[in-house]
Amino acid sequence: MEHKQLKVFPKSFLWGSASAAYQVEGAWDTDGKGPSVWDNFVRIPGKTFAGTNGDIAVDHYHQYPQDVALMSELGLSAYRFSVAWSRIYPLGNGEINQAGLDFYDRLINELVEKGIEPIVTLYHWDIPQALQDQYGGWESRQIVDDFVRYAKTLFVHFSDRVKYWVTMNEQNVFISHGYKTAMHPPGVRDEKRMYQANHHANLANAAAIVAFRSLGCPGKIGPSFAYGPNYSIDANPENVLAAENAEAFDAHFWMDVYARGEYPPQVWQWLVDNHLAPDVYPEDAILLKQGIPDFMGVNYYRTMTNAYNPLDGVGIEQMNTTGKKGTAQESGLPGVYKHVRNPHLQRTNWDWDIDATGLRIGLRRIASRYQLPVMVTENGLGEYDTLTDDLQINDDYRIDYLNEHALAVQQAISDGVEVLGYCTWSFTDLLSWLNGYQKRYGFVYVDRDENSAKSLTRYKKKSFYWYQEVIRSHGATL
Ligand code: BGP
Repeated sequence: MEHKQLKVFPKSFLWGSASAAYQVEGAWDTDGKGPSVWDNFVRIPGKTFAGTNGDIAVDHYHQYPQDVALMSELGLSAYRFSVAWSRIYPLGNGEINQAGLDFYDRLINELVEKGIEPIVTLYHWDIPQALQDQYGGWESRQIVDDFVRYAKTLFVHFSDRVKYWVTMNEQNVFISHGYKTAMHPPGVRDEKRMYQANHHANLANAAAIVAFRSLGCPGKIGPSFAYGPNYSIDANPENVLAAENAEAFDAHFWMDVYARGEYPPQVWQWLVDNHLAPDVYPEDAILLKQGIPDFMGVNYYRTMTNAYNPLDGVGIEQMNTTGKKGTAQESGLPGVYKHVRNPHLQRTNWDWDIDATGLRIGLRRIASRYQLPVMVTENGLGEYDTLTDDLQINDDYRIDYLNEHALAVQQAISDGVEVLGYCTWSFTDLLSWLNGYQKRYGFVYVDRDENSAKSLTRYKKKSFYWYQEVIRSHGATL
């Protein structure tokens, strides 16, 4: 659909950037913080690229005043960050650690003072290790009560200043990598356990939303979903069916539960047939229906292109975590779909398809299927950056990527989608969970690499000035 003129971004539209506690904070055992599962997982040899960890990360825990000053200089209207659960409750469900609350108080106050709207993610993958040890983390229903207690603590303490809350970041990613590919903690390969853990995460998500409303907190709350809209490789009906399967298994399976309180029927049938269905109690269905979010958060990086996959076809993916282009392998769910190369799209060095139109398509699909506003809670390009001798970073490739994606958001708005805001991933460079420090996303370059934390000096990239103009013009320069 071509528009003669695009709609302008709504007045209240938030121009943001996002991060996650483990990827920026460092200070992994400072001021009473308990260990999270990631603090331990990164120490298992071979789990992360070049053995990288977030012990220091980009030291945001100590350098946040400087980082917020840079955000203010850029002109961000929002900053999305996550709270490390084990800073607040070092054991997950025991005593509160006041020093943890104090850190986020300082950060939030700094943001509010500078006119930057805080968007707080309750959970970005760093479950306290103590809960993993006590009862297997997400595999136990006990997690629901503990998650709600933690969420309520944050709501009560911060909701005078925080109006946007993200319950859970990319449940589809932390559950699949945690229990299927074993690339994330707890590093399990067991699909039965995966679907049960996933069900508990659904319950925790809904219960946190219900708690938010029962406390009468002002503002909006919703999950952030990693959505890679699915295409068919061509018009062969078998491939189209595979693409529909991929959409059902990889998107509706999560978003339908969030937005409708129900599992999609074809996936549920497949789970039953394969003896993988989780235990669902009658009261679960009620809770899931009560916990419908105010918005759907969308983390968008790429689309997925699909083809027919026989029962003896390809399975679990081999991810490219080295940045050596062309090393990703075809993957899929046997008998359901497989992801294939899209000949129409360029790829990054980490083999992610670059597709701005896919963002527009994804936003429209969510709006029409769920009738919810959307917030783009992450979007960005992970690439190598070079600091020149005269201390410049000329990341035109990132500017191109972000410009066309932000434009796709404006097109979606022009198509009638309600979009609350756009958060790029990320503000400063930060730790990529599995890809080390060489896969960079920020507007601000941080002087560190896989081998050493170096000086941790911040340098503004060319994209910093590009986003500054976009925000200053409220999108008119896109
Ligand atoms: C999302 C996560 C982020 C971030 C981003 C980039 O899935 O929510 O935490 O890491 O992806 O991914 P990567 O670092 O793997 O390139």
